[in-house]
Amino acid sequence: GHKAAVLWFTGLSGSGKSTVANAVDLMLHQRQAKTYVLDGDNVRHGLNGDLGFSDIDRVENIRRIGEVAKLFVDAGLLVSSAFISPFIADRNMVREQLAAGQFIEVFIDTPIEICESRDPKGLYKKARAGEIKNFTGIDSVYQLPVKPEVHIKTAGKSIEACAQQVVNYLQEQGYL
Ligand code: GGZ
Repeated sequence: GHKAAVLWFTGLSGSGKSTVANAVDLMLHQRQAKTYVLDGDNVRHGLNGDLGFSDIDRVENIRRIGEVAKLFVDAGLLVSSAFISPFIADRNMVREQLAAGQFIEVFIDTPIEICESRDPKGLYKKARAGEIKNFTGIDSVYQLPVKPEVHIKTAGKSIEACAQQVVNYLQEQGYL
């Protein structure tokens, strides 16, 4: 058995949130945990397909994701949520909707230079050229986590090592 909670991954575009979240999900699944991953692929195209990247839309994006994550936590799952979630107030709002210990903030701390050098979708390039407005880290703010439960400095670390850091936290804190 395991406790239910949401692992709330936050970080820049290209920081590795989804990649690490999926690696964590696999490790948890291998331990027979009931899990689910929420990320842009399954949320921003469907439930939140009406939302863009203005501040107001990002707030609503995170509000809805928080509600969905809470439903999965109520169902007993370990949920991995991977969205930039740039605003402290919105991350805290989700935290406050959940019971103590059910919200685990995981800061995927990757320097913007590394994120920008990866640029898998060419979005940083477009943002620098002014073709995309309100791009996080360029002309839209990312508010650094103040006291994340897990702080992963990804530079020079493998995906597995980053994922293991999260699983270790869950083990040490008695979630697993
Ligand atoms: C940031 C953007 C933007 C803008 C499109 N700013 O690297 P990706 O492509 O796959 O991840 C980014 C994703 C961010 O969506 P989130 O739902 O995580 O954002 S938030 O939590 O702030 O609501 C990026 C892509 O969408 N993308 N335009 N302007 N990222």
